[in-house]
Amino acid sequence: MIHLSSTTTQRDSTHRLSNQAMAFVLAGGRGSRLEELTDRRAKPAVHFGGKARIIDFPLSNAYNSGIRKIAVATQYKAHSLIRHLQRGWSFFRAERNEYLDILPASQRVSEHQWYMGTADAIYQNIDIVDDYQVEYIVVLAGDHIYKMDYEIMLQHHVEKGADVTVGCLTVARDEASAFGVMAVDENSQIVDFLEKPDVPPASPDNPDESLVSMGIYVFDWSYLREILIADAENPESSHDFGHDIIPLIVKDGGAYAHRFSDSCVMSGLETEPYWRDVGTIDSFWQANLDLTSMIPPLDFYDRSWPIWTYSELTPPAKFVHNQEGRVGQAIQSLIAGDCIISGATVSNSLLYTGTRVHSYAQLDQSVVLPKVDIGRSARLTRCVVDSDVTIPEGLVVGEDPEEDAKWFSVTATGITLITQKMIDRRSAAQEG
Ligand code: ADQ
Ligand code: ADP
Repeated sequence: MIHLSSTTTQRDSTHRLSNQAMAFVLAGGRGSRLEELTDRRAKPAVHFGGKARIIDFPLSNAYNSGIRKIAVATQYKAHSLIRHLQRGWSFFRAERNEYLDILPASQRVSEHQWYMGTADAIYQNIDIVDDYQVEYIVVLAGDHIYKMDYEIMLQHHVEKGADVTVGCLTVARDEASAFGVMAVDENSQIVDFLEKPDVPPASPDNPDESLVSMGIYVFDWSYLREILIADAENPESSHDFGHDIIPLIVKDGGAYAHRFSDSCVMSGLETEPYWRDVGTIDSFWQANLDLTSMIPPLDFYDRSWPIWTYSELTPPAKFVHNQEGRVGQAIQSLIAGDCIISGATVSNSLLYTGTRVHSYAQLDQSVVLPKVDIGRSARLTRCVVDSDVTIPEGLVVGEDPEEDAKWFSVTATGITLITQKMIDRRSAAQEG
């Protein structure tokens, strides 16, 4: 049974504020900590969870929350992202007052200007946002995995009469330097905000945790508009929400915090709010693998909050014996369409569309992006395999860290990233 926790009543309301809001998704950053996975595509376009791409999470949240006007600012290696949006998110209909606009940095304001920062990405599109004629703007990062009802955050924003409402949650204090860290009073007003501090202050409730910004914000559009115009004229500003805009509003006393736990969407299966910045190979691998657990911390099968995406028409996944009678099987794994596992064993892994795993191959705790060919007798453990890679017969990765590090990119915790370039380098060296 689908159980909607404490938010059911608000969710049943008629999306009152979402009707008057737009979502502005910032999808321009490179996400360089994802290494070679972002060589060819922007981080929001990186695949996630067997079918979707990372950006489908904020977009689906916006859509499921009742928001029907969405703009996506793109910049870095945007081709794959734009193609995905065109294929998967083209069902908005202008005649029903629904819009999904893709806004590449296009020097609309000045002839030689990319988006200089997250705030500048909106500033350069002020006229487009004006045309939407909305009361509120929900600013979203394009690169987080979570399910959240923004209608509840909008309600909170209006109730508090806030200038800005910042989504927040607690993380371990030793991880908080990667975030904007805040202090709030008993009325949820943000009284202090430090963007990526070296020594993050602890939250008052727990010395081992800090309260951090999720990088998502709700503003009244008329207010943000003025702030952006002033910011654009400030030569000292880096035109970034975390560095410039939010600290300024905090000083003026108009910033309020909204706890993710108040608006996260949970099915009966999930036991606590799930939010992940999948910004590194380790966190990307872990969040994908989370889905393979017997009781996953993120319920991908929650029909009340679908994650919309572009999905190719594919035949079903197939598991077969090979000619020598060896069984092809997958255990504790997610296998997308058009995969064929013949005479091979896949365990605790996630295979995206169109992968072939040949006889005697073994895959364990691995994440395999689309259209990979895994040769006979290959053994991969704790790997992330990029799309369109051909794994040669007999290749063994994940059993000898020193050997792996010669050819592949191995993280401190021992996750190996394999791309076709790395395979080619290895083959060339071995032939030469
Ligand atoms: P970061 O995640 O470091 O911190 P940033 O790199 O600015 O923030 O990226 C935020 C979003 O904006 C990403 O989705 C990125 O793709 C996009 N983006 C970055 N530069 C862009 C540009 N020039 N044009 C368009 N889009 C761009 C922020 C906040 C912190 C908060 C964390 C939470 O600054 O306070 O804690 O997010 O992850
Ligand atoms: P191996 O795994 O022994 O290297 P193959 O990859 O050629 O061998 O395929 C083994 C089995 O997988 C085939 O006998 C067949 O059942 C199935 N198979 C392979 N390719 C296809 C395909 N295109 N369509 C349907 N089944 C396929």
